[in-house]
Amino acid sequence: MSKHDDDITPQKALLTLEPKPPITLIRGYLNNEQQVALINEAQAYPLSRPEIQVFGKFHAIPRQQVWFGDLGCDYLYSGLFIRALPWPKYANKLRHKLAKDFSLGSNGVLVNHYVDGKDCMGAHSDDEPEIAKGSDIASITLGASRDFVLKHKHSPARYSINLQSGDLLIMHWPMQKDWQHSLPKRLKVKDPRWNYTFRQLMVNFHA
Ligand SMILES: O=C(O)CCC(=O)C(=O)O
Repeated sequence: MSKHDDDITPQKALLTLEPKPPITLIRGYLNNEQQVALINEAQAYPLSRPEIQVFGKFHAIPRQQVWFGDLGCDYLYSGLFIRALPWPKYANKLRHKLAKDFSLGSNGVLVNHYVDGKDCMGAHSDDEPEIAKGSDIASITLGASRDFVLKHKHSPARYSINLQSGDLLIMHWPMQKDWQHSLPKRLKVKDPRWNYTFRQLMVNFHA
């Protein structure tokens, strides 16, 4: 259950407190030096805005992304097949830090870059079949603060967390089964944000 309930706001319109999402929030998990090293490294990431088909029409996704992972950890995400690129130095250091601090194993990371508050991610669950059953997903925020919204699938419960640079959010199993999450547009936000979600995939699932 959440370690920082004070930081998680039930959305005012609904005022539903239960159930609570199975998450752990660690404010300021990365210090300034670690954040700067990652943001500098991210300037060289081969980011793209691939097009996906929605109701028969192709649209560029409203953010940039890249997937890094171990050999055999390719990912079919939002209908896109993404071959794993080799781990960059600081992203790899961060996965080892998460493994040491939380025994949180991961063999791939999706990096999302939101250029400003117009970029966003719609409501979804990270429940692709190649994600190892029962595994947790760790999410790191760098740059601009943004609201992260959680919506329970079988009740009106809805929460919002303002994620800030350096924060770590661990989404524990069975969050991806019972909840959807999203990063809504926030037009007042003018600065960029990076998000790293570390995932454990079944190796060679797409071989
Ligand atoms: O940017 C975020 O915090 C959300 C990222 C996300 O939902 C995802 O990668 O599945």
